[in-house]
Amino acid sequence: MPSEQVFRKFPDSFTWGVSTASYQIEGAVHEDGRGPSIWDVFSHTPGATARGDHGDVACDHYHRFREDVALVRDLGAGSYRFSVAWPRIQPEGHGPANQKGLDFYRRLTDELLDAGVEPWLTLYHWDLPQQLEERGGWRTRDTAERFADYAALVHDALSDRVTWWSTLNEPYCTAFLGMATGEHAPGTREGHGALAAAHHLMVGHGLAVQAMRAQRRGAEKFGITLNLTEVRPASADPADRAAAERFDLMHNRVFTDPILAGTFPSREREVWSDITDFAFRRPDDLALIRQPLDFLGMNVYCPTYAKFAPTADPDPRFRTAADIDVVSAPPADLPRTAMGWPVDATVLTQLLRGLNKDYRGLPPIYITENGAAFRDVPDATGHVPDPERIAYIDSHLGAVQDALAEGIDVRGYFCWSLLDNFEWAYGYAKRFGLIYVDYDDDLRRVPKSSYHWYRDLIRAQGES
Ligand code: IFM
Repeated sequence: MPSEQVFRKFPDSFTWGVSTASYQIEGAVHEDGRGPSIWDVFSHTPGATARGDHGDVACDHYHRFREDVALVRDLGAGSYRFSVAWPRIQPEGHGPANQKGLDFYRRLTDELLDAGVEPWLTLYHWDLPQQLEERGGWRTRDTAERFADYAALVHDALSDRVTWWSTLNEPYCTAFLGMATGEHAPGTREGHGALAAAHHLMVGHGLAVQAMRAQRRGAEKFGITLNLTEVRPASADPADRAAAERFDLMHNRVFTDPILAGTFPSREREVWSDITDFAFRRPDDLALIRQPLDFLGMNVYCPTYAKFAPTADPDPRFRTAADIDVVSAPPADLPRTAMGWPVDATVLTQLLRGLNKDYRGLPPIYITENGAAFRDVPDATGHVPDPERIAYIDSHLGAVQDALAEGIDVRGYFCWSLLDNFEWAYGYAKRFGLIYVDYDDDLRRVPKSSYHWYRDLIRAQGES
């Protein structure tokens, strides 16, 4: 007889969830009046994504959302984090709401509520209406203002049924992967433009929170989700230590300092003053950006090992905001996921400790994404065993427990992701799901062993 499995125990009020995002799962890109987004255009650009993969059909969640919600219900997850596709609501990024777009999210949230699952809504998970990009995108303040209008429309339509509202998912990726390294849509390599985008994303966040609070119905909670990484110097060499500080600035502090402390990071001028004069900032912006938050969402996957390497073009005209003379050099003996990301769960405890130390009055924290891609393959019986994912999640939950034991206010954990899906520039080759999607067989959903394990873990919380 196999011995009974023992699961980690969390506080009774702890939130258990799973996460997804619109462009990664929905498909139906031409349906019900949806306009094109920057990811439609980018993913159809030759060479932009692995094998030319795109989100035209994705997991067809737009048509199969009832089946997917049933899978969330059977998992026992109390909460489901998803994002609204801005171009479904405003196909051109401005103007009145497209009712059919809102209706889809009404149907989805009704289905969740009927299943006893709390919807956690993110307003922006990277699918900017293409027309706004053509008018300057996040490089302009106008997009931040349009974002607040869009937030108000969605909030007005759905706040009778949605309590949890997150403005942005991972603004670091939008600004730096989208407009500096060019790995993500819109796929440009800029200096000043990427830094202006980072700033206007935060202005958009502030304006959106203000707009939604002004029409608050009552119980809503407003927050933002940042992807943070603990940056470790690759060696004790002072050059690597300085590289780690620059990477920490770019990846974390550009966002955490204004949003959580109402300051701009001290080292930014030293790192970027040759490519921008920061003229996109206005005197009152910091106060606007630092809105009181009801929660902070943190997406955490791995630590970064920063090593100095002279990568920046000495001519500032050719330097992007991500050219800061740093490369990633994880120790060779650390295990890696299929993304090549090093696995070390202590990253989660260290990040939580660091935030708690550096920022006073932190809002309650939710881990809104954590998970891993592995090379999942169905076995001869049709099951998909994924012991590495179970070990990954379990060890990261252990790191959350360590933080809780130190008194850090972590209130929930959302696994990324419910389903295998469109992993951006990597296309469908990287699988993060608790549920396997068979792309060769009508997008059939097959719960992996990690789905059953996570379900049992959630179930065990309720048992004494
Ligand atoms: O798939 C992404 C998600 O869209 C944002 N956070 C990281 C995930 C894995 O790369």
